[in-house]
Amino acid sequence: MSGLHIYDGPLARPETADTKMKLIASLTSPYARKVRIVLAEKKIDCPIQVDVPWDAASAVPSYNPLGKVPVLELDDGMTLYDSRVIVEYLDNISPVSRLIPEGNRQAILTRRWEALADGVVDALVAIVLEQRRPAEKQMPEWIARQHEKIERALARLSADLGERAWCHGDGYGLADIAVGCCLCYLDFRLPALDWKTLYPNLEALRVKLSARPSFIDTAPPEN
Ligand SMILES: N[C@@H](CCC(=O)N[C@@H](CS)C(=O)NCC(=O)O)C(=O)O
Repeated sequence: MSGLHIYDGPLARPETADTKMKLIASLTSPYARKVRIVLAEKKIDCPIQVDVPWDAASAVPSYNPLGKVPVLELDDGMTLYDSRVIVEYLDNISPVSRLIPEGNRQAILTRRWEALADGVVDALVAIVLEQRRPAEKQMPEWIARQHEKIERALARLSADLGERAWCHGDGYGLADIAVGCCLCYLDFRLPALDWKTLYPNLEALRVKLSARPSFIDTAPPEN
């Protein structure tokens, strides 16, 4: 995997501070995938400590009080969360392939794409978790509310993309990475939702992004 390798040491937090940066992530998290793609695009070598936050033995709460992945542990033991904070940090530590444009307005418009794409993922995760509960305890109106968020957001993403090649500006950047992770996660978790017919421009973007090595190398394992 380009610039990425899996840490296979113990899950518990080491007693001594690590001398290298480390990403704590699960291999199916779309938020973690966004960070892993940023690492790959920027050619930053960073081991991944795979940890599933839902497991009873998970060490994630010792890195992030919210118990969520991704977390980036820095050389000095400082931990960064969440994915939006981590990607901004990573984009600033290396000049290779700048993913967030210069200038307040351009940067904020990129972050706006990211917020909407991450928001779709939030709604999708809420549906998946609700559907894992016993059928009699599930709240159909809660699931419907999340679906409405996803449908409105996809319409907005598609309208904002229009016929352009990339989400923001003239080139590939964080907006595309966030939207790509969101669309791939929709495919992964909610394949029955037929957004591709409704929004062929989003599907064309997903196909183009999925061919990039950074997306190929971070695809979630089949499960
Ligand atoms: N806003 C956070 C969301 C992170 C998140 O929800 N991660 C999920 C994995 S996909 C998680 O760790 N969930 C565990 C939990 O909610 O307890 C980010 O962008 O990093």
